Amino acid sequence: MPGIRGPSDYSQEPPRHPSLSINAKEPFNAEPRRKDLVASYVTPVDFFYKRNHGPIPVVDDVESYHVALDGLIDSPRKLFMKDIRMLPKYTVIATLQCAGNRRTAMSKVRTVKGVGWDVSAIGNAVWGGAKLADVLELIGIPKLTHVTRFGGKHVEFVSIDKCKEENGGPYKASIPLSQATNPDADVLLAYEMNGEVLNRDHGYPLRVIVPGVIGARSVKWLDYISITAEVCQGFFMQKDYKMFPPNVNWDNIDWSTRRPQMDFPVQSAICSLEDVNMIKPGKVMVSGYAASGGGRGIERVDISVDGGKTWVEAKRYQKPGIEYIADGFDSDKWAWVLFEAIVDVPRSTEIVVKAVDIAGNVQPEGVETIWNLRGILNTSWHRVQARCMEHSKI
Ligand SMILES: Nc1nc2c(c(=O)[nH]1)N[C@H]1C(S)=C(S)[C@@H](COP(=O)(O)O)O[C@H]1N2
Ligand SMILES: [Mo]
Repeated sequence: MPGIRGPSDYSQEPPRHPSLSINAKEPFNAEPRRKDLVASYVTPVDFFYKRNHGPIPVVDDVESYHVALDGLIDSPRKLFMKDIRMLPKYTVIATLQCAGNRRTAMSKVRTVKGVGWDVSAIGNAVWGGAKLADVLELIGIPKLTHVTRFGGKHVEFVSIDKCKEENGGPYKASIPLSQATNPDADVLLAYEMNGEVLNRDHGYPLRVIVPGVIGARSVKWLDYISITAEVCQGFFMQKDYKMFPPNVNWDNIDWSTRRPQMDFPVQSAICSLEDVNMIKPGKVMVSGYAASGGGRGIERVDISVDGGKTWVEAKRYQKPGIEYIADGFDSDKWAWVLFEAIVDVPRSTEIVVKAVDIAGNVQPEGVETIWNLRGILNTSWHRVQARCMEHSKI
């Protein structure tokens, strides 16, 4: 496409907010400070984590930009931005979380491979765009289709960017056709983030948003969509983002034994405190986020100020003034909840959070039991240290 490039170097990167902590420079991977992350229910674009596997594409000519639809369909077709904007526009509030969120903590148990992340490889945004189910209907695939008459069962998204892992080829991923054609799954081709045109870091001009699923499947800078018989064979579906048991190492790994990770498990983290905190004995505000995959709401958030022996329940909320109900009609099912609790900390201790989702899934206690060589899905209880300045005169 003219005016549309996936550069092979990093000379055309967009500007970024200076407060982000940079986990890798090229490709650019960065996350906000903990306190910035939970300052609002909707994460400002500047403070939304940026997770890239190559240089950011340059799209100068949005008029000529289009998404090609091909594969196991009647007639291939090109959709320009005007065609996509013509479809009904939906806004979906959805949390995106990288499967590598909290990887740094997992790597402290044993080395893992991958970019290190603290607790902020997650964000909640208002995504605006067309439903993928409507787009697929344009090419003759009805709503709620599991398999097309040509045997198509998956929808593959291919990007414009160039990644090392794909030997210079584009980033790609797929989701099942049944999810893609289900209007209630809210899968979007998004052109807006928080009411503004999507910016370059987050996929300008068009990206996929797959709510409730690890971020890796929400392909940015969409180039084409293919209807396929098999799940996508790309690196990030087959040789990455799979959850292995703790005994699997780089010598005995067989990637084909595991399926690509899709839904993310229940997660929470404290964001009002760092790993180690000097505090005055007394009341301490503990706040952070909790989220689960598959549209499962957060039933409970528990806080402990004695390392996990006893617990109190934190208050959960999404939008100000509206009571959060885990499966409530007025709650945003694909979005995180923020939580807060004021606790009494009379002496040095460990403060812990764990969340429970509507299916009753609970975060695991220790990181050791879920350790995996790629360092994904660290959903263990999040623990921070509070050191009271009890003996010093303050
Ligand atoms: N084309 C493309 N899409 C991509 C990626 C990428 O490197 N290239 N990274 C994926 C991963 S691993 C995550 S977690 C999310 C991050 O989206 P964000 O940078 O908008 O937060 O995008 C996904 N989509
Ligand atoms: Mo990711």
